[in-house]
Amino acid sequence: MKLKVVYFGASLAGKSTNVKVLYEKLREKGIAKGDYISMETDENRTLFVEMFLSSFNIEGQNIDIKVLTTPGQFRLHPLRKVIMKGVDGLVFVVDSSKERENINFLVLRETAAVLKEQGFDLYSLPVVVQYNKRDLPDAVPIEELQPVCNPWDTEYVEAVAIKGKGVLETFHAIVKKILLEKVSAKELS
Ligand SMILES: Nc1nc2c(ncn2[C@@H]2O[C@H](COP(=O)(O)OP(=O)(O)O)[C@@H](O)[C@H]2O)c(=O)[nH]1
Ligand SMILES: [Mg+2]
Repeated sequence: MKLKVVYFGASLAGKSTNVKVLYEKLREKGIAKGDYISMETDENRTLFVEMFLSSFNIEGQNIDIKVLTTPGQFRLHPLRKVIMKGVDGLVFVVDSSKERENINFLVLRETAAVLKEQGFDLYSLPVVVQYNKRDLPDAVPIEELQPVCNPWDTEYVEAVAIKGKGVLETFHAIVKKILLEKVSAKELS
């Protein structure tokens, strides 16, 4: 089974940090396959692509997961179609800082529009919300972020991605959600 997971969120929310830390953690477990592929500008901003593959086995079933991030200005990015093509699930990385509070909602709306162009409904795909940067002294309380950033009312994870906190939990949650959805789709058909 091949799955594609895309991390989206405002620029500087911590998407690259998540995916880099995740790659290291999965490599330690021996389930990252190949290299971590990244193209960045001099300022460490994602230029086109960041991705890696993870491969493991659950109950005899081989699962290959491609993990990607969306680059800055995703709505205008020439590769946005390629990145979202065939996406199975998404992680919404939310910047908890007070100053970025309103950006999160704009990104949500933009991402929904990009997906719609490709025939996907963001609100019916498997999603996990990650509230990142919980270490910041001005982190907005979760109760305040939830109504805006979690329209799915889906599972959320509190994270400090730079410290590795919540990174694996987020990945587990999205993979589990995708797999459960696939199993129930099979049962219903
Ligand atoms: N305080 C804090 N900073 C973080 C956290 N996660 C990422 N950052 C910092 O936020 C900045 C942007 O992170 P990056 O992963 O490049 O964001 P991206 O634009 O979404 O890919 C970097 O300076 C990171 O070190 C976190 O949990 N807490
Ligand atoms: Mg980035």
